[in-house]
Amino acid sequence: MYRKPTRRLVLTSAFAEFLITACGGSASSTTAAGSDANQGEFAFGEPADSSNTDRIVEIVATDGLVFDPSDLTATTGETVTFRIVNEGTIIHDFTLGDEVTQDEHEEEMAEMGGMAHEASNAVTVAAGATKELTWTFTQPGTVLIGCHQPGHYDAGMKGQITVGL
Ligand SMILES: [Cu+2]
Repeated sequence: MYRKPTRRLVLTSAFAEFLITACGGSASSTTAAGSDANQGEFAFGEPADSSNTDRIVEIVATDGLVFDPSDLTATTGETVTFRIVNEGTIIHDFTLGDEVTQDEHEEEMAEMGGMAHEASNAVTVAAGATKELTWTFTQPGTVLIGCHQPGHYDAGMKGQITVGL
């Protein structure tokens, strides 16, 4: 069912290296249905248990194709639970990742026609529903958030998390 997407020519070799790791992780968790099998495979952090969270951040997803708030901060070593509240009437998802991860997820979702694509760094939230994703940020930098339902990311359903020291 899963087909490895064609790698984009614009990727640098360093990014391509990361892509193999991250993408492999997403693929295995698609079949593992929410297991933690790929824990630790993301350079920017790792999934965590909600019982260990330091903070809960509520983010509203709307049919206006925005996340509110979309500009977030975290600190290195912090574990954050993102509580995604879908106030819309259509499905939205929430994916954590760097630019390469976001682009890959966008391609995978497009290929699958917007089918739910659960991975350790993403949740799919039905209309009117609320879901949580708990993540530990392990290094400073910028982590992007995005919704990859068809057309949403390109329309601006994205944001960023600035991870400080
Ligand atoms: Cu969306």
